[in-house]
Amino acid sequence: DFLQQTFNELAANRPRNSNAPQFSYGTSGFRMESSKLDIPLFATSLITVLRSFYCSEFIGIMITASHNPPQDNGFKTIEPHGEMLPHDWEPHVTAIANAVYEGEYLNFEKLFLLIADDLLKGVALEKSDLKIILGRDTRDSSIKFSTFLNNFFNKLTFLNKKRVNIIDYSIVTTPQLHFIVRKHTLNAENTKMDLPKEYFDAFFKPFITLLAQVNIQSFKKLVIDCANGVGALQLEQLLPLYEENSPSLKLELINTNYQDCSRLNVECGADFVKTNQHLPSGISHESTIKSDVLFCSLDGDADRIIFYCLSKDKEFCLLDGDRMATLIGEFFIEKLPKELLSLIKLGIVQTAYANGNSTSFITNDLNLDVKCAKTGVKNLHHDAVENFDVGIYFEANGHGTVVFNDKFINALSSYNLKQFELFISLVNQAVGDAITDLFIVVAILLLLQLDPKDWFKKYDDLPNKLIKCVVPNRAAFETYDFERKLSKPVGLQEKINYIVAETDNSDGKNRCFVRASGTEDVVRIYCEASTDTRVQTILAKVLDAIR
Ligand code: 16G
Ligand code: ZN
Repeated sequence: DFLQQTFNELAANRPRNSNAPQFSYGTSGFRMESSKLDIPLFATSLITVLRSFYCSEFIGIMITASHNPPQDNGFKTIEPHGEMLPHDWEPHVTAIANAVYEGEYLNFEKLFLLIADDLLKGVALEKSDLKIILGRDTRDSSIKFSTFLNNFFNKLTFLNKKRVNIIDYSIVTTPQLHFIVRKHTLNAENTKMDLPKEYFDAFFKPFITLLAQVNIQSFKKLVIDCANGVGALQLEQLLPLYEENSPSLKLELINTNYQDCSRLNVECGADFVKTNQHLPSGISHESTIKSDVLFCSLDGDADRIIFYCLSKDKEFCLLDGDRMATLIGEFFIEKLPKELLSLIKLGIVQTAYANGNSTSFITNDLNLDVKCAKTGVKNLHHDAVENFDVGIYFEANGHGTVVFNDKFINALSSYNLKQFELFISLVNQAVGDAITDLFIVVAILLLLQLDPKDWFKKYDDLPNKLIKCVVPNRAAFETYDFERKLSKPVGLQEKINYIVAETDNSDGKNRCFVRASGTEDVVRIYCEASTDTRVQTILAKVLDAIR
């Protein structure tokens, strides 16, 4: 039948690799050293075919390993409306990838047909079209994977050629691909669009209009670290348009060498700055002596951003995802009429990594609801949509955005808040987006006339540290309570509780948790407390307990 035919053809391209590790499709798709990605690529292709039949719409595939080093890569699929693959399909992608690895052709065939048959129940396969949109980051290996995918899908003959439509957008940011897949679906558009134009008309034009309305005082220059990745390629197209109106806020791009993939995320980018808490390479001395400069760093696929500035005595001040969430929350409270605020649920979603003092600030100073979600944009996005009319979500590492529902948009429309409406059009609601988050944060700082140094002074972060530890089997670490506690290995949580309590904890601020990474073969240990010494003491003991 149709599925068998589909399988025969798809499986003709099956890669063979007998010593590959176990694969797992997590919240950020497959990600690992690029030489090990043949099978994950094949599994991604198979699931994309099934998903495209299932949705009978465009499905996107993004080739990127985000902030990982240049030699890594990865894949994730994008839903017709810009979301990520539904949770309940993830185990199927994982199962397919691992069945290829086990090498038994017949088992693999059986498994694939079983899964496909089950997932596609009720779908009129004979009428199905295959509609796929491709995008990739600037890595060298991304070109190879993208060529494979183009060949793989275009060679298929089980479908009438008229029913196969593969659109390749080449080098784009991850959020741009989410945006354009959604746009294809909403507009029922089957031919390639001018992505930069669509994207910049949607977000950049309102930003320029808004800037023209404000008196730029709080800072004079924004230095953007592009991590030597795709953000540079995209922002370089914007710069001439930006400068046309000779704005008094200057933009400077640094780390823009996206042609040399070996420099991607090296000594620069959002992850480097957040982890090391210091300036990336490439910042000029002149920028650092002026105090009216705001800095930011994108990651390798431009879906996350971190801000920072220097205090009067040149101390590094990190303005991370927690600070962006609180800034946006404060802006909504400040700019919206009390009456409107009383009608809607406005709240913030964080993860266990959010600094304890940011959570206290949200609850006690902003008086907003705060929810904790498991790590991964997908989880935060879901909780923001489920719990709030206006849901602000950010991971501390700078991944996040704002989502609004119709209730809020309708309520807002009965007030005549033109500038606020312009502001919310800057938001890419599909997914966290470094470029639109940049527009949002800059707009808020200017509209509130807030100096970045005063943004930093809103609350003090608790001293904290995140370390990793290699363990024989990270799957043995299972968590509950949104990753804040361990259920397995049995007994370890009790030991952590004991360590946290026995270290001076007079103010009750000690906090430590352990979780298995979803992107690296390690477990992560996070700790915060009122002093660095306490953090160090707790971490050393917990590390001992794990080993
Ligand atoms: C992925 C997630 C990111 C999360 C990180 C945690 C997406 C798009 N990306 O990069 O949100 O912070 O994983 O990594 O969801 P970890 O599991 O290795 O700590
Ligand atoms: Zn990223």
